[in-house]
Amino acid sequence: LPLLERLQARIVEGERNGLIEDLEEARAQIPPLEIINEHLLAGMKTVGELFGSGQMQLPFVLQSAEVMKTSVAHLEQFMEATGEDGKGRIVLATVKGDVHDIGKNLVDIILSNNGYDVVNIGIKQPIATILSAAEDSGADVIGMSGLLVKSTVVMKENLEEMNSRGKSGIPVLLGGAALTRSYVESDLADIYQGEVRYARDAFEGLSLMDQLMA
Ligand code: B1M
Repeated sequence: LPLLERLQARIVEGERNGLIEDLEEARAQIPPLEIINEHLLAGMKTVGELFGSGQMQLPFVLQSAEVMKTSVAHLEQFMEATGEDGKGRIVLATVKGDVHDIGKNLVDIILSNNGYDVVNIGIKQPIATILSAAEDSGADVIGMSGLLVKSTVVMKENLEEMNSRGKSGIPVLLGGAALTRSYVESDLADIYQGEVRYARDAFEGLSLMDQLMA
């Protein structure tokens, strides 16, 4: 297979032998972020389709995710950073009951490389923990990620909890595959007393942060 197709196939097949060599070869041709966005994520999309249609079993999905994470960890060091800092602080978490963190961690990388201070508190985080992390770190924004359909319900409950605790002064950024723009911008925006925004991907997350912090 040609290099870029081979990289995509590595994600789908969970094959890490020779991975770093292929990533280095790709890096000689295209920027690291483009390798991730255009090629590796295409592989993860295929994994999702195969898993969703019953053609791939969970342990293999996990292997694919590990290859994805190793790739991102390797490429991260070569990504361009703007050199800015102090643009604002965000607490990032995957919501309660949800272990998916590849997207959240990409958001972390993009925001960190673009001048934001990111407090990434990990996966399966209940709202109480997210709120205390925000308070302890003096966060300007709370970012929640979740990929399961049930996580969209958890996000709604989290916003209701923030309302009832009087924490709606903090803007909230939401992202993850099961969310839709209309669910966030209509349904959730009606519920939350503060500002809530939907980010389709990490770059939209960055531009929303820029808007929220302006
Ligand atoms: Co899971 N999984 N998984 N999984 N998994 C999905 C989400 C699923 C759609 C697959 C499918 O059925 N086709 C499905 C959910 C179905 C549903 O809810 N209706 C599913 C399921 C069912 C499950 C389990 C329940 C399976 C089981 O146990 N039977 C289980 C859940 C466990 C749990 O959470 N309690 C499970 C487990 C796993 C693995 C552990 C094996 C692994 C995760 C490993 C890890 O993350 N460390 C995994 C994977 C890899 C996937 C798929 C295949 C790929 C997800 C991924 O990493 N995508 C996924 C299929 C899919 O998404 N279509 C699937 C790449 C990533 C970069 O995209 O996270 O969407 P994403 O992030 C994007 C944007 O959404 C956005 O930016 C990113 C791109 O720039 N974004 C944000 C995300 N968060 C953001 C936050 C922001 C801003 C933007 O601001 C705060």
